[in-house]
Amino acid sequence: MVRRTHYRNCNLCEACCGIAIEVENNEILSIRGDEADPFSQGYICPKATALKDIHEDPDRLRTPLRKRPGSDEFEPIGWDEAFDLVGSKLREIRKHHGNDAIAAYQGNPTVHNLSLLTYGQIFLRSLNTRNVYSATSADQLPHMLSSLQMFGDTLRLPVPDVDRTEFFLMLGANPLVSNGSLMTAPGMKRRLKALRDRGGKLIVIDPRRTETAAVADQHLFITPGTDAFLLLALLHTIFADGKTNLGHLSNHTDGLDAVRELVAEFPPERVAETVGIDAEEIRALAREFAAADRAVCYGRLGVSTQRFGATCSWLINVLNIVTAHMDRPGGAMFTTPAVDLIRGAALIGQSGSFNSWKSRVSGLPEFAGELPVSVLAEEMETPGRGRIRAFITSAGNPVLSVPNGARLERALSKLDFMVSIDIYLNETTRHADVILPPTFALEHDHYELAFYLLSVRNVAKFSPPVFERTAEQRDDWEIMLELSRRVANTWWGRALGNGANALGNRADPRRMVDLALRAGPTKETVKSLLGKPHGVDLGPLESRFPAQLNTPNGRLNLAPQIYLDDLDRLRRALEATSNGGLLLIGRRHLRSNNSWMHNSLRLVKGKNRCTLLMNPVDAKSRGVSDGELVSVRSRVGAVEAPVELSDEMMRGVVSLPHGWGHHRSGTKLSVANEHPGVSLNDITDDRFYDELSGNSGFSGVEVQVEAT
Ligand SMILES: Nc1nc2c(c(=O)[nH]1)N[C@H]1C(S)=C(S)[C@@H](COP(=O)(O)OP(=O)(O)OC[C@H]3O[C@@H](n4cnc5c(=O)[nH]c(N)nc54)[C@H](O)[C@@H]3O)O[C@H]1N2
Ligand SMILES: Nc1nc2c(c(=O)[nH]1)N[C@H]1C(S)=C(S)[C@@H](COP(=O)(O)OP(=O)(O)OC[C@H]3O[C@@H](n4cnc5c(=O)[nH]c(N)nc54)[C@H](O)[C@@H]3O)O[C@H]1N2
Ligand code: SF4
Ligand SMILES: [Mo]
Repeated sequence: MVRRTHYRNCNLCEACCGIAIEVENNEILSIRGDEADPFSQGYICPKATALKDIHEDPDRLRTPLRKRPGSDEFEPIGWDEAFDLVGSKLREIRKHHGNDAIAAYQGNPTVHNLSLLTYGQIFLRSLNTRNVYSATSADQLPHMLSSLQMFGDTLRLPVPDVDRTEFFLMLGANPLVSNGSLMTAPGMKRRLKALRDRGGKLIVIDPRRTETAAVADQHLFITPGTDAFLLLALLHTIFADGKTNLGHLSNHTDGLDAVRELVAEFPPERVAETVGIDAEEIRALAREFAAADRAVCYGRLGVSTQRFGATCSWLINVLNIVTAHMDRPGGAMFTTPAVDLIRGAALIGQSGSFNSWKSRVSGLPEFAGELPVSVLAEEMETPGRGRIRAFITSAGNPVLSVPNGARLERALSKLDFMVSIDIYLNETTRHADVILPPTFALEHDHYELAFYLLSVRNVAKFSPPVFERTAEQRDDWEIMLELSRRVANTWWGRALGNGANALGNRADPRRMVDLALRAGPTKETVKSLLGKPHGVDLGPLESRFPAQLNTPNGRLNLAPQIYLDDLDRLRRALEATSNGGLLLIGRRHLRSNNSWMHNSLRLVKGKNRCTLLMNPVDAKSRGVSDGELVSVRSRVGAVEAPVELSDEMMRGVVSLPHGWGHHRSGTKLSVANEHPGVSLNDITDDRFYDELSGNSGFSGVEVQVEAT
């Protein structure tokens, strides 16, 4: 009997907690928090232990599957046969219908996966199609866009310096449940408590009194989708008071006058009713924020995925910059990661792009080489040259995660060919003709290429696999390479596929990380990191500007033209009158991870969590009582869910969790099928998006609620 303990990071969410996995004879005995991890210091959430469930899940796919021609049944096939089939089908479709007839979608686990961040990107770019999509446009796109516009790199994302701030103004985020986003900071509860213990303040702005709002000094309800007006009024106050201060950026910043002129139009009194926050309250908040020595305004998913998501991200940056809270300790800061992805991207001319082309049907803008998921279904359905005929999904479940997922689902069933690279036969992959299942997290190397870019301290950890994979299994990178060899549509894609294929294991992502580490700012290598299994702390965040500004003129741009050009849309929205309908928002739960962990019994057992949260006053006026089944209807469809009455909801706002809807037939998710819930995205609207950025509008979709 050999008993070993492995140390690595949990790959399930952005917190990247250190875990200790005790293994005996190829079996997991326990998964605990790693007390010796300098970053997470033993913290984990209940999902970490569920890694065991996914790893051992009898429903997890381990061999390729092919849909039997003319039926909905899958049968196992060999890897070579599967690759041949995918290669010939995709080449044939491209030959007849052109490059853009092949579309690809990459989902969220991509960012935790070394294979997919390296060879996955290479393969998808080498398809040479305009139809590349990812979860980015249902998520953080606005943040990346404001970074590109203001600082010159899509990945130069400001991170709130939570451990040193004294005033944390948080909009549209619930880190006590999500464990933080664009802010890798394991143990947010401890960090927020430390903030308050040192006399600091946390203020949460959210249409729901969330778990995070409950531990804050102050919580303010806000009408969904109106944060841009609040931000403008905060800025108005600061400018009107003459309290702007650009600090160390004053000689490197353009556009202060343009912002002054713009915010002059938006005194707190003008926005208060729409926003749902009293004008004096807005003024007081602005003054306290500007006066604080160390303060940060941070906005996340709730402000990104709404009709003015791009404007919100921009204005949050502006607020931090004009109060000298950007790029300073305790404010919004930038990392110095051991692998400098931003420099790497800049070297190959990939710092970012926006609106280089528009989507074929609705004309939504390209961002970083991708189109917004809101147009995916219509690009499949609308006839003409460039219509999507073949679809590749990798680590994504778009049927449950894009707006109007039901429409996408209908479109998928009409494709000529679909292939999914995924560990499950789920709501999306059931539409595939071929499923190629990669190894799961514990069977391959792990390094957080993406999240060390977003960490509140500079840290690094490299972990080898816990389990050796079987001879039949393939890693994501091997699948991507094999696909490159067969379907790449650029010379470099094919050359890389063939070259790497000839190199075999010597081309694995580990070598890429090693090379990148050697080119980076630290002395670490893969070997040195393997000798430090709990990870290394590389120090607190440091000021990076102006040296790291990568805009064309090397200056920080406070007022990029794209935002100014969109102001009329904002003005019109402020004038519009509400018709009294209910506004829908989503929510997360500590025991869920987007759509794909409901097959773990320990995470889903207990009472049904897929409920419609509603304020008792709204329920009463509709004759709805607690626990009653109601129908929730939007422009695109309806779902039925039990109501849960709670005054934690703002009046006029209802909430359904995202990631459910496992009732669909033909999946292989035996536990999730028993706890199906309904999909929030069966009623979110693919036409409700941020017109400026193309990002999905999940917050503020109008719905009617009726007893069934
Ligand atoms: N209404 C509404 N919609 C939302 C959101 C919301 O809050 N409200 N949130 C949005 C956000 S923030 C996101 S990120 C998206 C998520 O959207 P998606 O990324 O499309 O969905 P996930 O549920 O994360 O699905 C991940 C898929 O990856 C597979 N997988 C897991 N690990 C691996 C692996 O190592 N390799 C491979 N190849 N596959 C793997 C899983 O089986 C699953 O099929 O949803 C968005 N949609
Ligand atoms: N347990 C768990 N953790 C997760 C995930 C998960 O599914 N489960 N998903 C991971 C992923 S992919 C991501 S991107 C992150 C997201 O992490 P967060 O950004 O923290 O996202 P949410 O928890 O969805 O919190 C968004 C908040 O915005 C509020 N909100 C909605 N609309 C508005 C609005 O118009 N204005 C304002 N001010 N607030 C609004 C909602 O009520 C909610 O409290 O979480 C990650 N972590
Ligand atoms: S918070 Fe939970 S899911 Fe996220 S990394 Fe830590 S243990 Fe994993
Ligand atoms: Mo996300």
